[in-house]
Amino acid sequence: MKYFNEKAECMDRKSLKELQSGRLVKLVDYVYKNVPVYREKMRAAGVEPSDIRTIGDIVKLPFTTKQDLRDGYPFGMFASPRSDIVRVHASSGTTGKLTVVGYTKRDVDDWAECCARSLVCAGADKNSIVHVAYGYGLFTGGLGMHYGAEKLGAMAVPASGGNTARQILLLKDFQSDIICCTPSYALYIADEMEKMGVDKSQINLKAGLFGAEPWSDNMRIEIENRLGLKAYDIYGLSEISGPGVATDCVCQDGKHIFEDLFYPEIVDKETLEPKPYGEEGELVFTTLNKQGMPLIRYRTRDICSLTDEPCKCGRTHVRMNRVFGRTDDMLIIRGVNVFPSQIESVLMNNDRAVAPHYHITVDRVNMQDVMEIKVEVNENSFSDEVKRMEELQRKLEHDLFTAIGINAAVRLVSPNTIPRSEGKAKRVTDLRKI
Ligand code: DLL
Repeated sequence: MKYFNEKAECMDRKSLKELQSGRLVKLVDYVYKNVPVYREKMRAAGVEPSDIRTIGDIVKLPFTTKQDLRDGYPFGMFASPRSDIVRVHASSGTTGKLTVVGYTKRDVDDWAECCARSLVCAGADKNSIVHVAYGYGLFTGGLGMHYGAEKLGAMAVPASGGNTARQILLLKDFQSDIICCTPSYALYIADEMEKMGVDKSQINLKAGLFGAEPWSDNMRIEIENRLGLKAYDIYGLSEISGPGVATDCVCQDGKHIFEDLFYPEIVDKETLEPKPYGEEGELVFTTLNKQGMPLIRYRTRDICSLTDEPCKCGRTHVRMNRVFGRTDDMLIIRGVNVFPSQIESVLMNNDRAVAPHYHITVDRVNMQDVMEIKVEVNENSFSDEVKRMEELQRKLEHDLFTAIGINAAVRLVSPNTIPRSEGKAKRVTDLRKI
């Protein structure tokens, strides 16, 4: 099976534009009538629904932000009557108040289709056994991939997060061929397998759909080697639906955004001016077919670029490259902008001397920003010889300076000492009081 929905995924770009235009016109009219915030924002911007005739007119519309969702907490942004909402999810974010998202029956179906498409992108079919180790609950990872697996007709194993020894037992006994979890949890599972003496030949994983947090190509190689599978990047956010907004295809060269449902734009993160394909900026989405809580030009805070270069897999939807961070995760260290994933990339580039388990602490000492990176040495390069360890530490510090221009103190720690995560990894502690 090559595609879940060939008609939608391989539509020629002209027909796709027509579909997007038609959907946008309907959407704008719908939210203008049903969501006071949109009506007010459009009036303030001097735009009427009748001004929107094609997808190109989208730039006339005002942006939506997480703050709008918080202001409307809990159900203020819903466009459907409460009685048509069949599900809610929520994400916590860093500032406390939850962002709530509501779905109608059709929204849940569309979302399940996106996850089914994503699973097929990674080679799954109806015979697959899909081990879902994303958390089930308000977080969208678990239920999203679960519904996707069922929609595909595959067998879903709702393992959820946690109890790693049992997860490994299930993987061994059920011989699941597909796994869905965060990339950091995939490595945790690999560590635990090693401790339990379970070799990758005893499990049957062929592919994994890893996402919900930034990760690097070097981490992909590590996961692929250790679990003996192909590691695919899956992207999404609860506000837009959940996992399955975009996914790597077998080419593993950028994630196809399911553009019949989600219209992507890249804008300059300061001026908010639209940027052409190929340029980096903040990713913005408009949900083209949602009923429960449609979003217009929603600013994701994720930084990436898009490409419309044709892809060998045959899908015509544009691709986004790796999200290497969010504008709000970006650390500014003595004026230099750094994303944790850039640091990860440098660390992992060192002949696999260190493990992809690290923690960054930033502090301010004598009015100066200081950064310390604790990183685990791999079992096979761990040595009692102080000199060898010091050399490795200096090399990492040097590489970080050369690649990113920051002076960071690297502290090597023994294998298995940095706390592991079953969901999204917490990579940074910022102690600065600014
Ligand atoms: O993380 C949805 C999801 C679940 C995606 C499972 C993929 C797999 P939220 O909790 O709302 O939703 O967090 C969304 O996570 O804006 C990105 O900053 C980050 N993120 C998600 N996927 C990726 C990825 C889910 N593949 C936020 N690479 C997004 C980098 C990602 N960052």
